[in-house]
Amino acid sequence: MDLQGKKVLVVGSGLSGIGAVQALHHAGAVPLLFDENEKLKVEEVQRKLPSGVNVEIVIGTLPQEQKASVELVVLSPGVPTDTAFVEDFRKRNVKIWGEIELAYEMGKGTVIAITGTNGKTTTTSLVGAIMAAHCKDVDVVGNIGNPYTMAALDSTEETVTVAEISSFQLETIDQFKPEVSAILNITPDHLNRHHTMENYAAAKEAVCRNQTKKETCVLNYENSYTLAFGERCPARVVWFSSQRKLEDGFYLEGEEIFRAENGVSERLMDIHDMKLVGVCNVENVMAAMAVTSACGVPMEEILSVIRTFAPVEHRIEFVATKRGVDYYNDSKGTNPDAAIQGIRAMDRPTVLIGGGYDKQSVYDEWIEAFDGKVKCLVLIGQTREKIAACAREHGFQNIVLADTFEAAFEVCVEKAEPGDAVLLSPACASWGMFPNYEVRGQRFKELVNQMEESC
Ligand code: UMA
Repeated sequence: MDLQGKKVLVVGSGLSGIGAVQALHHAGAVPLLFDENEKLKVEEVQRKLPSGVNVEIVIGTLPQEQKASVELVVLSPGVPTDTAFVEDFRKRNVKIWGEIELAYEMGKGTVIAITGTNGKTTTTSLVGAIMAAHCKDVDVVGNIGNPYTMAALDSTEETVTVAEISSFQLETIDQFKPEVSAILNITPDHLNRHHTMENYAAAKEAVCRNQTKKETCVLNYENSYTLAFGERCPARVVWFSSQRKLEDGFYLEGEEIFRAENGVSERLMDIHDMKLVGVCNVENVMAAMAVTSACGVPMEEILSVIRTFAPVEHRIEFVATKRGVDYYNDSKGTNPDAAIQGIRAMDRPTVLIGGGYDKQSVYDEWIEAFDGKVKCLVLIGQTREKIAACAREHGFQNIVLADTFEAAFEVCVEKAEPGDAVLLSPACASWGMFPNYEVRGQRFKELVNQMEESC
């Protein structure tokens, strides 16, 4: 699309919106930046833009006459796509893109897109590290926290863009077509936004909507949604499995990872030769192997990066041992399924901090995964009563409700004894108490690091 002179409404003045405005400004479009949060100030938003990028900024409500002149809408991922505000533009046949589509339109080179409910940040980082060892110009972008548009502006035909893409971002793609995509798993999450599992799965599957058999999609054989999707996936499918030997694809057998082609297996590595731990990470590693070998990286190069790759911050991250208690930050455990991986990784009595923003998740399986390991559950945020009720239904009684994050941390310090673990793995988003899970994880680490070694 020729953006020169086009009036483009950018909704949301967070990371995505600011990236989109800069890219549009660069492309000669006329961006109008709008944010519904009435508490924001125009000057505050203007300060987020580099000098020279002077665009019109509207806060609160967008006047009708402004709406009428808009030729393209670019939504930030946090903006729901089914509101009357968005519907109004749709009715008038105004194109509605997300920041990902805009970046794809502007970018050049090879695109790798990784989605899934859990594991996408680790897999994206690992794929980024492997690609960076193999080629000169690699950008790791998207939901991981680095707006795709900012990188797209400087991309060339030699650039490899490794994008972590969320379901929110996939709702607003149009022509987006990665050379290699991956859907790691699909389990319940973000149901307040997508309303049904079908809608959520459809958003994830859209990552390969424009792919053909010339492109590749990496799928998990052990997830019911991705397994079923393999049948109708428009791309060439490469499978990975942590539970069975495959005729074709990457699989875990015992403690070793294999690659099979037409029934002939080749041993690739022992899982103890990598720094990432847990079955979920073995799956992430196999997905990364599949993605990067589809991009032509020799297996020896792939394996040498995997051997040294360290875990991602906020994902079952060991913080410190204080007074004989090990503290783990799993702030990225923002849904029950991710938090189940967190609790499974603990091998000792654990004081667990849970709760946060209500995404209308169901907590039964998470509580069941406590498996006698959780000695006390400390709950915070909007979901604390709901989780407490669910835990009691499952016979778990040792629950403390805390009013603030700091108060919850205090309870953990009191309850944990030498030999125990304290785990922040809330099964909920941080919103309402923190701007994002990173800030929540940082605060946890600050509190741990401020503790004296002894009482
Ligand atoms: N806003 C409106 N109207 C709305 C909703 C929001 O005007 O209806 C405004 C808010 O007032 C705010 C701005 O939009 O000023 C925020 O936009 P945003 O929520 O899209 O946040 P960004 O800062 O642009 O960050 C987004 C992603 N956030 C979400 O998807 C919620 C970031 O993912 C991503 O890193 C970033 O773009 C760069 O690509 C975060 C996330 O929580 C990490 N993702 C979810 C997850 O991983 O589970 C999907």
